[in-house]
Amino acid sequence: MTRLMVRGVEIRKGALDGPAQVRLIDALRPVLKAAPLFSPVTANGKAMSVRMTSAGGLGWVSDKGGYRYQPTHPRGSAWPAIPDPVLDIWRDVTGHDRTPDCCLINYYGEGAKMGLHQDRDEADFSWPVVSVSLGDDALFRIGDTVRGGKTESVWLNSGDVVVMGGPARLVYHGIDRIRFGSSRLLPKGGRINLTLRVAV
Ligand code: MD3
Ligand code: FE
Repeated sequence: MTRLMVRGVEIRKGALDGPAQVRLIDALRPVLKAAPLFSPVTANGKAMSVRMTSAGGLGWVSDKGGYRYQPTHPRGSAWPAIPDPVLDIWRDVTGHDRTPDCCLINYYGEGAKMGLHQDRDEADFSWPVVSVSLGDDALFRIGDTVRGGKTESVWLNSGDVVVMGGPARLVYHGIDRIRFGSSRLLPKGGRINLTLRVAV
C-alpha cells in the first residue's frame, strides 16, 4: 500500500487486495438486492448519470424535493445494514468507534460521471469521509475548498481507499470519467464507489 497526499486528501493506493475486494462485492450483493440502485434526479429535474443506493441508518437521496439524508429507500423500505467488512475499513482507516450513519453506494456505468461538488449535507464536518473504489478505474478530480480554484486529477483504481479529513473535508471533488471495462472485478463492468459518512 502506498499513501498519496493530494491537496490534503489521503489516497491509499492498493489498500485492499484482490480477495478483500471480492469479499466486499459478495457482501454488497444482498444489500443491492434489498435496496436496488436508482437514478437520482437533481432538484432541477435532471437524472444523474451515476446510479445510487445506500446502506445504514440513513441514505442519501435526491429528487424534485431536493437532496437529503433519509431513513428509507425511495421505494419506502428501511436501508439494509452496512456490511461488517465495510465497517472494518472505516474503523481501520479512521480509528473511530462511532459507526457511520451512511454507506452511499455509487455505481458508474459506461459514460457516468459526477460533477465537481462539495459534500455538505452532513451536520458535523469534523468527521472524516471514507471512500472505497471497486471495479473500473476512475479519474478523480480534487479542487480547493472554494469554487473555481485549481484542481488536480488522480486515477483511482479498484481497491484504493480515500480519506477526507480535516481541512480537506470540504474540498470540491468529482469523477470526470471512468475507463469502462478496465477491471474484471464486476462481471458486467463499471465502477462501484462506497462512501462512508457520519451524517447527523
Ligand atoms: C472529498 N463520490 O458520493 S468518492 C460522493 O467516486 C462522491 O463516487 C465520488 O463524491 C465517487 O459525494 C468521489 C471520494 C470522495 C468522497 C467524499 C469526499 C472525496 C471527497 C468528501 C470531501 C472531499
Ligand atoms: Fe462527494
